[in-house]
Order: sequence, then C-alpha cells, then structure tokens
Amino acid sequence: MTTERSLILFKPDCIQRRLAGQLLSRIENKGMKVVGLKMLQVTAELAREHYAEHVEKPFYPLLEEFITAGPVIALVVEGPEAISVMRALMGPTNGRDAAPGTIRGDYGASRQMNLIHGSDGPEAAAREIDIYFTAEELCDYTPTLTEWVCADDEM
Ligand code: 3AN
Repeated sequence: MTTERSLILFKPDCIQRRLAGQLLSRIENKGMKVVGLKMLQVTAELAREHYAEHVEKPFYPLLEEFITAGPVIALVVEGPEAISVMRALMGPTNGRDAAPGTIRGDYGASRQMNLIHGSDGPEAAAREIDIYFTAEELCDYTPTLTEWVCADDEM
C-alpha cells in the first residue's frame, strides 16, 4: 500500500457557507492525516497555474472568477492511497451526480460550486502541493492514534 499526499482546497463557496469545519471533520474522521493547512486568496496568476489544463477551455473565465472570488483553505492530506480515498470522499465533480454520503453529494448540486478540490493523481498532487506549499510549511509527525487507525502493513 502506498502512502500518498493529496492537495485539497476548500473552495470559496465552502468558506462563504461556513462549511470548512464540517469538511475538515470528514477528512479527520476518515483517518487522513493533515500535514499542511492555510487560508489564502487565490490570485488570477495562481488560478492559471493550478488549472493549467483548463486555461484554454471555454469555461475557464468563469472558473477563474469563482476560485478567486474569496479566500480558500489549502490542505495537504496524507494517508494510505490518500488520492483515491479523498476523491471517493468528495464524490464526482458535478454535485448533481454525487451520491449522498459524499461531500459533494451531501452539500451541493453544482458542478462549479462543488466545495472542494482534490488532486486526481500522484503527478498532479506533487505539482499542486508545490504550487500551494513550501517544504517548510508541511509538518512531519506521527499522530498518537495512528496504531488504532491503520495496521502496520497498510502504511
Ligand atoms: P475536480 O474539481 O473534480 O478536480 P476538474 O479539475 O475536472 O474537477 O474541474 C475543475 C473545475 O472546472 C470544476 N469544478 C468546474 O468548475 C470546471 N469544469 C470542469 N469541467 C467543466 C465543463 N465541462 N464545463 C464547465 N465547467 C467545467
């Protein structure tokens, strides 16, 4: 099993709707380890870097307007297969397709205002973590409950 890191964003709709605490609880309850966390304002330049694959697409201007419309909270989450675990916890991009029980399924019904971003693969995770965090901002620690959350051969 691979221990992975994923870059998570609580998007401006999440912050404005005061849902950050509820989303963080879901991540913690799942057994993921938060190794980085900060609030920031995404600039147009940062948005273009993060969403490089979408910059030329027709919907990009609206996406940039949304992601820069208010502060976000960026997190780095670590755990066994953290990337796919987080994507399952979030649900699919469009909240209307997201099953109840997922974050997007429980809190929204929009493709754009879908509350949370998570890296979609190891390369994206490395690139995105590097965009939002310096190495010094990430904490290396072992939560004392680790042995009750995951077996040795799962880490
Ligand atoms: P995710 O948020 O699940 O990582 P991405 O990276 O494919 O999804 O898309 C990021 C954002 O880009 C979406 N939340 C949505 O706002 C916008 N987006 C993606 N695909 C489309 C589309 N086909 N039409 C309009 N907006 C889109």
